Amino acid sequence: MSLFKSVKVINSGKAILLSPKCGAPLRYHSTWLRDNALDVKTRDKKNGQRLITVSDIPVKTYIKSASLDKKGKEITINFLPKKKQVKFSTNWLKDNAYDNKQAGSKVWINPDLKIWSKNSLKRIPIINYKTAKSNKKLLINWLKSLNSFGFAKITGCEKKTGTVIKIAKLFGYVRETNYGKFFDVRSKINAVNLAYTNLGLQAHTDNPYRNPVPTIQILHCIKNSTKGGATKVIDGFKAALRLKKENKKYFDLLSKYRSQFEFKEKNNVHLKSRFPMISLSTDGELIGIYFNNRSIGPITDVPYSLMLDYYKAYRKFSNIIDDPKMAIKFKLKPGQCFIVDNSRVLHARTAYYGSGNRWLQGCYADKDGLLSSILSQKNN
Ligand code: NM2
Ligand code: OGA
Ligand code: ZN
Repeated sequence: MSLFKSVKVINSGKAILLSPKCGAPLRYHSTWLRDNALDVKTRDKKNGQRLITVSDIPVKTYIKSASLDKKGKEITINFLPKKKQVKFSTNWLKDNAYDNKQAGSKVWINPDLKIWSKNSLKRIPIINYKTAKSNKKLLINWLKSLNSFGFAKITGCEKKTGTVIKIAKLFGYVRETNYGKFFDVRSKINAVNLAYTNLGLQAHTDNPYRNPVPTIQILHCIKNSTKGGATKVIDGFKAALRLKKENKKYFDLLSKYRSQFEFKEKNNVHLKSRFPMISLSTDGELIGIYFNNRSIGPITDVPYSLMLDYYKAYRKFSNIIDDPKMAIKFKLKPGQCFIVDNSRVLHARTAYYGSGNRWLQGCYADKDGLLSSILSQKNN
């Protein structure tokens, strides 16, 4: 059954109006339609890439006629002045509609994402490592949850060094950094990073001093028999939305001005970058959180007249992040692993002490690989 009932040329051929059986009609411009034609002269048959440039489309492109087939599944469009006939599937047009987008500066979140706090996250997305390896469908469903919650767990992993790399390969590619392809998170003498001590770590995103920041972090537990050493995860987008609700002025300060982040290791490494703690795209989408008390450097991008307010905003955001109502808390057992979207979800560790041993291994990867694994399945 088709979802569409009619198509009409409007605005002297500058656009069409596609009417679904229920819901608002959708408009598409002539130039947009011509650019997105899916015929073999516009798109390569083998790889689907576009063969034309925007300059190949006449400025005065207009639609002479448009018709919908009986089943309501396909429309045929005739363009002029350069004569061309193109067919579009109505489902394709619906999937790529833009007539429902708001102009303006409202803050918004990708509709694929689910925002959570301690009480609203009913079930942590979790999969067994062997299942992830052997059952593609369950793996993809779990990856979709990882993407929408920004957080997921794996159980039943080998308790061996290097396993974290195999986990990254379930959905993407390892991002090698100055910390190596993967790194041991355990208490060391002369630790180059506070993560390599037994201290508690306030909830943070990793590596904000690097640009681009790794967008996925994986932490795999090999040993965890000391007292303490629990993990907390917090949805940074939820924290940002709470700040916006509780104090819009503070939200605006943290999203407008950039903080500075810095990490030095003797004479070998000096990483430095600047990001707003709450990052919005220019059209208002909430796209990133950069928060790490240990590596925040001197903030120099905030005008003198606003610095005190900026610190108030930073303090308030930090308090929201520390609020126990925000965090999911668990203690990783050997063979368990958790993954975070490092551009959104913050992770924390409680201090650990006493006898026993704690040994995690971590690595970075990126969300492009994750999203590609999900999207490429959708198209099959
Ligand atoms: N380690 C675990 O971003 C950070 O500095 C957190 C990162 C050292 C790779 C720790
Ligand atoms: C890290 C980190 C948490 C932990 O290595 O980036 O935050 O539980 N570690 O040790
Ligand atoms: Zn960390």
